Amino acid sequence: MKYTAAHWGAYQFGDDGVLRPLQDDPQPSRVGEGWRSASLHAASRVLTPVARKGWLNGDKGGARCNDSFVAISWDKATELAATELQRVHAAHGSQAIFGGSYGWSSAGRFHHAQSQMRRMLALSGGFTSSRETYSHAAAEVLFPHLLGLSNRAFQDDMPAMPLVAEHCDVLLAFGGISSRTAQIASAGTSRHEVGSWLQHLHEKGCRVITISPERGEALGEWWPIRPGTDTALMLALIHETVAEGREDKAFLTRCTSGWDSLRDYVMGMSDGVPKTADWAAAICDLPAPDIRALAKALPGKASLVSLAWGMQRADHGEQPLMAGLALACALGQIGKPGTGFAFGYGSTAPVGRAARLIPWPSLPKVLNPVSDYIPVARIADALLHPGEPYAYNGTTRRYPDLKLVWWCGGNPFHHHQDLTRLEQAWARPETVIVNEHHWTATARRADLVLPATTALERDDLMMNRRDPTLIYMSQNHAPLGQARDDFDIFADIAEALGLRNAFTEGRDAEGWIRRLWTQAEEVAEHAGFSLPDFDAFRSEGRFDVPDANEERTAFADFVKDPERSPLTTESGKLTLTNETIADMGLSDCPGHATWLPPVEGAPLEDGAFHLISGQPSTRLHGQNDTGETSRAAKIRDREVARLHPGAAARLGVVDGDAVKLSNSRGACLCAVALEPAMRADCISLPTGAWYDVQTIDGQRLEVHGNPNVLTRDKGCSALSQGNIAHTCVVRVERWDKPLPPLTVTRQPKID
Ligand SMILES: Nc1nc2c(c(=O)[nH]1)N[C@H]1C(S)=C(S)[C@@H](COP(=O)(O)OP(=O)(O)OC[C@H]3O[C@@H](n4cnc5c(=O)[nH]c(N)nc54)[C@H](O)[C@@H]3O)O[C@H]1N2
Ligand SMILES: Nc1nc2c(c(=O)[nH]1)N[C@H]1C(S)=C(S)[C@@H](COP(=O)(O)OP(=O)(O)OC[C@H]3O[C@@H](n4cnc5c(=O)[nH]c(N)nc54)[C@H](O)[C@@H]3O)O[C@H]1N2
Ligand SMILES: [Mo]
Repeated sequence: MKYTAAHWGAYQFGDDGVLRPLQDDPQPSRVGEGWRSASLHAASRVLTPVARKGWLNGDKGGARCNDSFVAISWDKATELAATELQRVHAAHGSQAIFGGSYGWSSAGRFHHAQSQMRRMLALSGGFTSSRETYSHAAAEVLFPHLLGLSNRAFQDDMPAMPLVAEHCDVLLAFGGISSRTAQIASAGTSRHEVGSWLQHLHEKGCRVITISPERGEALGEWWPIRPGTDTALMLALIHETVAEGREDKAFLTRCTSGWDSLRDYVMGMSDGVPKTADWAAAICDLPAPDIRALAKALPGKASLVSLAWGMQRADHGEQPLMAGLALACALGQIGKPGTGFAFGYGSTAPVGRAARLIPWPSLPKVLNPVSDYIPVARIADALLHPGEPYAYNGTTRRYPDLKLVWWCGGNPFHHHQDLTRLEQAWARPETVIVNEHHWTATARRADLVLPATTALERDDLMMNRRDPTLIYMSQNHAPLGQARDDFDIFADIAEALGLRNAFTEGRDAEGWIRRLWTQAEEVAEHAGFSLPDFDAFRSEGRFDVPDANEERTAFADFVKDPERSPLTTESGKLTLTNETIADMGLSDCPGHATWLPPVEGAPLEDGAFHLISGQPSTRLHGQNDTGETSRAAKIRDREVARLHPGAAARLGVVDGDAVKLSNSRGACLCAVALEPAMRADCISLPTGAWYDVQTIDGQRLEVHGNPNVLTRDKGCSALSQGNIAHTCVVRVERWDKPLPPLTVTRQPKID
């Protein structure tokens, strides 16, 4: 038996190559079921290096969407990439090269696509990078101000799940807690525990209130809140608590700063609008008596205010984070085991895991000589508006003038919002190079496509700092076509630039993997245990970290003694009004939690729907979309949107019908599955169906069910500039015409 691993789990396989989840994984992922078939799906794999015809003939930009490709040799591809890199460096400077290359790529420690690419680009003179993530940019920018911690550090310290089950009486789960999303862990996971943890919580009698437009798998109460309005509910819970004089005054005084201004706002003293339960009920579409009853039930109880990541991928996404923290502070439960404030339970597998953190080694970084960057979700703005100013975290910056875009291990035509706008932006650079193993929408829009291996086609190491198991990833099947490891691709390009040794440091892939293991052995020694030697580990395939459990409680030391263990915030305390942010004077992100209606959907026009585009249960984003599991879950090849039966009846739609979703930005087709446990004014279309835009009856139409043709490309606020995928309004109508065949699941035209 051999092993391998992915972001969605760890697997064993024998001679037949069939992947079997680890036996001790309590809830193996669905995503993994489609992995091998996607890797072996030759029709959608990039099998040879190709160049875009027009680009080879000197066309820079323009026809990047509909041109055809020419197959070229690896030697030619390497030469073209190296020459183009040199040309752009010389003509426009290193800043003109964009190597942000956001995306999840694959889970192995060595063949990490972005790290490989960035090492090569940094050695060759540097590149403009990107900051933060599509997952939780609002939190990443906000938390250092609010909590004095990075989002990552806070996540590391989050109240451990077993402690929640043991101590918590009431859990407010804003955005829900879901084993759908907990299938995934960046860098890999050996087990999936969120489902059983939720079950355990339920059995222990914890009152779990899922506050979300969709019930999902929630076992307890469900409050079907109107999307984008959580801040109003949180403010009302604070208001009702204060009105009864039951806020934890001692905690607020000892551990927070800026409570008075927030309280004046919540009570209506500063703006004349008391944020009462009745006020919030109208905004959130929830019964005022329920809000008042909950506010009465919370004080004095062991409570936890938990937010899913998705809530802040919304207009003013910073606000529910500020309001959630303020509510948790008013209840005074922060710093105690299993209660307080949390962000991201269930959003991925390791959040809240009671695991020992071990800083396993990764590829050494090369210092990037270019310091310029963009906030990750501002890519289309940067391409469309070079040199123009934009606001970010209290500063005014200017977009760089990007001439060469290199993407490796990510799929902007999956992840970005308003893909029609991204297509316009994508015509601007002179050259786009993409390393990919599948013919994603991004690869189809490149000038030079370099076919990469999948993680199943190579050896690697799974070492996740929050996972109790290490996996030696053995090759599962031979590379398809001419696919090569990103490492080898970049090593050859480095050679053409005279940088081979600097890039490889004289090692091949196995040499690097051995080196990482040697470093891991040192890390383990430091942590008080020993790893087997490399050859033993390679043949064994798996190693379990001893004494892997560690239960954490965020802010415990600080709450015990705020004077002796101050936070690194402006006041040394949790900031409920943050003066630094207030001084930025941003109308879309004031210094304390504020109800700000989103840019669309408040109020919702008659007959319109909120579009929720959360993560798919059968894939990781666009990955494995051509695998068996994702394909089997579609209806007539279309992605399936969930719709309330009442709404469907109004639209004259039955289960399985095709519908067209549209708004001013675009339109897509998808199929419908009826779902009673959701709001009747929402439609829920998962992300990740490969973008397939066609001209139907003279109009551009995405025919596969990709929500990002509808979403809005705007920052959460001038503070974080995170994406606002979840703030989106659409029209829904039945589609009676024939369904056009998909074009994206087969090879593009290659001469
Ligand atoms: N509407 C809407 N949009 C969203 C979201 C949402 O909630 N709603 N969520 C957002 C979020 S949170 C995220 S994180 C993003 C995710 O967006 P991405 O991370 O860009 O999506 P993936 O499909 O995971 O893209 C990874 C790509 O890397 C490729 N790849 C895998 N392994 C390798 C390798 O070894 N080498 C190379 N060269 N390539 C490899 C895969 O084939 C795949 O195409 O999407 C965002 N977009
Ligand atoms: N299977 C699978 N799992 C994944 C991924 C995947 O692609 N596939 N991607 C991974 C990645 S990169 C990330 S970042 C995480 C994301 O994890 P999350 O952000 O937690 O997941 P989402 O599915 O985007 O949304 C979470 C929930 O928020 C609810 N919601 C939407 N809008 C609102 C709102 O305004 N208010 C409230 N209260 N609720 C709202 C949705 O109904 C949904 O139930 O998932 C990870 N896990
Ligand atoms: Mo994400």
